[in-house]
Parts: sequence; C-alpha cells; structure tokens
Amino acid sequence: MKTVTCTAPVNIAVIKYWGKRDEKLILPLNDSISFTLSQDEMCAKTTVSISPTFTEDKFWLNGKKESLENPRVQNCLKEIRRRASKRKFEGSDENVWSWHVHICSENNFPTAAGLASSAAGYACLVYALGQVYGVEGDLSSVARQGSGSACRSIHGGLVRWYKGEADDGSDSVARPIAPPDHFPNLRVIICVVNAGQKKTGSTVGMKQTVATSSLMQHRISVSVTSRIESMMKAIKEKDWPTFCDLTIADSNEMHAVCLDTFPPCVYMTDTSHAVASLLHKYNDLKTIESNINHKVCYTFDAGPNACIFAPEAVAEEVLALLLQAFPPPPAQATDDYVKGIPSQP
Ligand code: 2P0
Repeated sequence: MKTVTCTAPVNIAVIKYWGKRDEKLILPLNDSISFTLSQDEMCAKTTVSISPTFTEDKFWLNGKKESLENPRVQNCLKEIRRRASKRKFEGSDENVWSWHVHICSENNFPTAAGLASSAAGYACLVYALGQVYGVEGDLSSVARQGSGSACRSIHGGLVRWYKGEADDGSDSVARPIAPPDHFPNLRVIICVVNAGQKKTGSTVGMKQTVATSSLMQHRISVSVTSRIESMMKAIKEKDWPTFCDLTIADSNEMHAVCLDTFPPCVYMTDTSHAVASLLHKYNDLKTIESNINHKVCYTFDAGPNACIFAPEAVAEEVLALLLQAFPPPPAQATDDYVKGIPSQP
C-alpha cells in the first residue's frame, strides 16, 4: 500500500475567472490572476492511499462518505491514471495505475461559502493523486478539470491562469508570475460576512452570465483583457497602488456582470457594500496624506465575504476599523470573525 498526505492553500483572484468557453473541459473565457495564500490558516488536506488489495475507489469529504460518481473527481482520477499508465515502474509497481484509491479530504474553513474551497480541494486532490501514482510534470491542467480556479492553487505566490487557445485545453494552464513575497509584508484579512452556502453556485452562475449578460460581452472583448495586461505591468513594476485599483475594479466588474445576469446572481450583501465603502474612505484618506503605498484593496468572490489585502504597516489599523464598524456577534470569538493572515506560504 502507498499513502500520501498533502495540503493545498486557497487562492484569491485579483482578476476574476467568470465564464467558460468549454463547460466539459473547464476552459475559461478570460485569463485570471490570483494570490495563493499561506497554508497556515485556510487550506485543504487530502490523504490518498492506493493498494492492489483495494476492491473499489472510495471517497470521504469532511468526514462524510461521498459518491465517487462526481464527473469532475472522475475526470481528475482518469487523467492521473492515464498519465501513470504511460510511466515505466519497477517490478510489482508496474500496474500501479490500475490500483484502487481511497481518498480522504477536509477543509479547515467553510465549504462552498465563496471562500475558494473547491480551488484548494481539487488542487490538493490532484497533487496527492499525482504523488501517490508517481505522475510528474504540470498538474495544473488536471486540477483545472476538477474546478477551474483549482489550477491556480497548484502554485504559490502570484499566479496567472492562461485561458489558452487550443480546443483540447492543452494550453489552458496556470503559471507562477511572482513569488509570495513579491509585495513584501502583505497581510490578507478575510471578513466572513456570512459562512453559509451561497444561493447560486459559481458553475451555474457563470453559465447564466455567459448566456444572458450583454455587459459580459464588453468584459470579455474589452475590459478584462486590457486589465490583465495592466495588472501584469503593475506586478512587474511592484506598483502597489495600481495593483489595488485594478483588484477593486475587477471585483466590482465581476459583480456587475453577475447583477446583469438574468435572473441576477446577487452575491454581495449590504454588509459587503458597507465594507467596500469603508475601505474606499480609508484609501481616500491615504491619498490625502500622500501615503498611497498604504492603500488597501478588497475583492469579493461568489459570496458576500470580503478578502482584503493590506500592507503590514496598516493591517492592524484596518482590522481595528473593521471591528469597530462591524462588531462581531457577542457569542462569536473575534478570531473566527475576521482573520488577519499572512499571504506568504
Ligand atoms: C475566481 N471564482 O477567479 C472566481 C471569482 C469565483 C469568483 O473561480 O465551475 O469554483 O468549478 O470552474 O472554479 C469560482 O469558480 O468554478 C471562481 P468551476 P470555480 O476565483
């Protein structure tokens, strides 16, 4: 028997993936850029075991036995086994690709609440399967077939997922573009506005957006393409204020196309908007003080929870402001409500 345990962190997109050009292969309509967070706080953990004596594949998620019929898990498993079958192994391991697998996965943060749980989960699953079946090479295109955003969690730091041009998805891969400490001493504050499951899952939501939103056509053909290039330049030049402005703009545009969807996908709540408004006031103050390198930025995924990137010099101040404006319910510990975590792995 062979057993491997891996952990994979969540990633937060600063230029968002929203919309596919191929539903089955999970090929996106636009490139996206993300920040992979530290493993310490929010991560998925997966243990996989393979053995010639196992009689079937089995899967547990957060302690509950799940069906392995999920086509996305199957696609990842099939692709890893296909790659493993092409490798030469010694002696008794020759048919390792045909051994059944037992998979045990867990997240240490709310699942399906718009906190990138599927990204960490599939990145972790695919990496662990790759290790246990002895598959080498780029695994981002396999993780992508589990969940699009998962391909970005295969790498640390700032990562770009290239949409690719090929119909078979072979060039739709994630690549690291800058190390985790590229913007040194950066902190990430996650404001959990609501830890419940979102009403419209990302997969369904983005499909409806592509089918119904005319604003989405503008996003794809004009704005997100130029924003990707501006973001690459801001990252290359370590231009933090521009990085902040572009991150905020892209989050707002993604939520605008969600609202332009029919029926609308409403992810942000009044509290989410109030958090955004507070941060805009904070940035206005930093501009007046001529301290633009102390600006902060927010981004919202397909849920109401805010991800805030803040330079360490102001992170505590921002956290204190947030706690003052949005005091946690008395029964809830502050640590569970707003978390300040490092962006470095
Ligand atoms: C992102 N999100 O770039 C965007 C921003 C949510 C909002 O990627 O259908 O769970 O599995 O490919 O990867 C969430 O979408 O969707 C997502 P599928 P996924 O992070």
